[in-house]
Amino acid sequence: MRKTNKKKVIICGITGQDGSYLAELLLKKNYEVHGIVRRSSNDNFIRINHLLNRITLHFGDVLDSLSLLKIISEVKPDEVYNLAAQSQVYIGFDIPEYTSNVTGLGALRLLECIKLVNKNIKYFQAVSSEIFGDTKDCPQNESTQLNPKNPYGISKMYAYQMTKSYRDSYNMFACNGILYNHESPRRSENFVTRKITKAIAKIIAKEQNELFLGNIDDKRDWGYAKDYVEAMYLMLQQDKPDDYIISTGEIHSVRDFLDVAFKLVNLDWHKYVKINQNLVRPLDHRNVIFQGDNSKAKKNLNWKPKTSFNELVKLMVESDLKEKGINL
Ligand code: NDP
Ligand code: GDR
Repeated sequence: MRKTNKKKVIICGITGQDGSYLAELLLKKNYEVHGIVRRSSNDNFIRINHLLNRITLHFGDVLDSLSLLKIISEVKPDEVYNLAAQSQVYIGFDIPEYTSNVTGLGALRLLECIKLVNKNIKYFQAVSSEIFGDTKDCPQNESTQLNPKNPYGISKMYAYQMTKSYRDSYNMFACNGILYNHESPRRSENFVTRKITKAIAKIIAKEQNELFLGNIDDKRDWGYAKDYVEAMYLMLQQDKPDDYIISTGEIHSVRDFLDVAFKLVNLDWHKYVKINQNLVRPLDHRNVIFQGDNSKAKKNLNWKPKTSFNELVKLMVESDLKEKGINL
């Protein structure tokens, strides 16, 4: 293991959207960055290829406590960020046991390893607006009652409560970020925003002429992933550990996203979008609007989202067009 005076961090989930942006941020802040990666038959380093000579990767898995214990004992980090999850809500309905194991118990395994190795290691847990589930409150804040309804949200609630429990029971510096939807050009295509922006690029390149979607009236509080990883970092720099809602506070429907995105390329989305009932989720028609009240993060962390909805849509469309060699 290299010996440096730099602060050391382990990012679990470094190959994901947020992990890659967080690694970039922490490298800028002069951290020695370590990442936990899963063995895969295919290259899953696509989002971090540009960082590979500046970070250290360790094979491990949140399903494998011994791997976590070994990595944490060897690296001796100052901070651990747990971004690892089966993060797709609808896939949670198909594989609820696996989702609970990775997304819920994964947090417990990391917390327990930290407790065993060094209780002073600071811990960030990524949780989700899905923990509020079928809430009547809008906007939600840190005091809103938890009422998750799907396997993913229930697993995140478990991770959230465990993080609080280790903070209270063992005096550990453990924080939950209650994150609302955040997107970017690095978002995986099975989320609706990237599915739309990728489809636009393919439509313009004449490789696709239909886009199948589920419930387009659903609304979300969409922010930019790069802004959100700054909030994660700030949470671990405070004097006291706490939980924070990270959101924009603004809501838009999938229709709004379609409007803004297709307008950028002067196309009418009604001509391309088709509704596929198989893409409508079991609990999609509940009367819930996920809208986060971010005042606590604004006040205590001095954080605010820097990127507007329209800017976010534009930078995603622009990036997908660029991949096809087309300028906006
Ligand atoms: P991604 O799905 O892009 O990334 C998930 C990461 O977890 C990947 O690096 C993945 O590795 C890793 N992972 C999955 N299973 C395991 C495992 N068993 N052991 C170790 N690593 C594993 O998610 P995002 O970056 O978008 O989100 C980061 C976190 O924030 C997640 O926990 C997500 O649930 C949460 N969140 C995200 C929101 C969003 O809108 N983006 C909103 C609310 C919460 P691999 O590349 O090998 O698959
Ligand atoms: P979400 O994001 O479930 O909110 O989870 P997603 O982009 O999958 O869905 C957003 C909304 O769009 C509607 N929708 C579709 N969604 C997908 N994926 N594909 C479609 O074709 C489609 N058509 C309409 C959905 O019904 C939904 O209403 C994200 C993830 O990052 C989670 O990990 C995170 O916890 C939450 O955000 C907050």
